[in-house]
Amino acid sequence: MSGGGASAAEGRIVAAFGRSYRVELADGSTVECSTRGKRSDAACGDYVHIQRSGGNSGVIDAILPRKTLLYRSDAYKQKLIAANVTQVVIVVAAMPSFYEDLVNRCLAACEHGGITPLIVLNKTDLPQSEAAWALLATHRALGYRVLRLSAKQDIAPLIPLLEKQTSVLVGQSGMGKSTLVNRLVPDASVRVAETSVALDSGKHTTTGAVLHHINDHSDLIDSPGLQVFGLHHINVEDTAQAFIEFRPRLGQCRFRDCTHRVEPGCAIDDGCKAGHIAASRLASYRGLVEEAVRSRARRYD
Ligand SMILES: Nc1nc2c(ncn2[C@@H]2O[C@H](COP(=O)(O)OP(=O)(O)OP(=O)(O)O)[C@@H](O)[C@H]2O)c(=O)[nH]1
Ligand SMILES: [Mg+2]
Ligand SMILES: [Zn+2]
Repeated sequence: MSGGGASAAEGRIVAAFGRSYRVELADGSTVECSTRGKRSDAACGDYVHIQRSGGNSGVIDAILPRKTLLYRSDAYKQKLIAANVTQVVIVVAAMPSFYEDLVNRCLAACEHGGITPLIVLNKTDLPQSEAAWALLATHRALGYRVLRLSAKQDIAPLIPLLEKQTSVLVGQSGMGKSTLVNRLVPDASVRVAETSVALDSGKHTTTGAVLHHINDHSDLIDSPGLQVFGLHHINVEDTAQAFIEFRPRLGQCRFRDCTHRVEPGCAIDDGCKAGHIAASRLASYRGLVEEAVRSRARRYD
């Protein structure tokens, strides 16, 4: 089944729609692939072994070891976003309004996965953007890189930051991820929401993850809009570590196994009361831990 054979090949997943994958081979040609059985643990960006089954189709046999994996999870399963990325670009905008909690959760996933995050506030041509920029003061103070631009007007500030990276764009629906891709990769022609999304929560225009080549050494993955970002697979300790400003205080709580939720003598809670940790960040941490604890309880019922 494996190795040798004229029909075996190695390539990279450049599009993932449900359990259908497009695999790009070294010569630039692509093969439409499925996975064996119900297997669905392949992600856009994965390097894979395939068996060609004639024509333009094939089956994914094996996923090669990953350098990184960005994923989220709920009580039941992991939802892979992209593999082997070096950078996560979290795209937000004033319209539709973004949830700071989702940004915090994306940042925690990046920290846990060892992937550099970059926050982009898009649509600065809209007057509401000043308030949105102010909301990101917490993240700027933590040392996260935050860029503001208008995909409709000028994407130049983003270009050098994508150079020599495999970046994945993530964020809520309607933030302008696909619009950015179209500006950065002129032959991409990705579908974007036709009418400007203002008061609704976005239209979920993108339905799968697609990798685009910006140039020979820079790739950009577009992904579908997110509404929720659970991290049920991360334990309490690692979740706390994923909030970078908690790190210097960890180990200083009264109880060694403090979960920083309700325990007395909590150094994280004290740090928040003293104004050193933003209440919104602590709330995101607690939300993540509550969800994970609830889902573990449900699994072991
Ligand atoms: N005013 C303004 N509108 C923008 C800008 N960038 C994108 N938009 C609009 O925002 C809407 C949503 O853009 P998309 O690129 O489809 O958003 P998306 O993040 O890919 O959304 P999903 O695919 O649903 O996740 C479209 O109507 C775009 O024209 C911008 O810089 N300024
Ligand atoms: Mg899109
Ligand atoms: Zn504590």
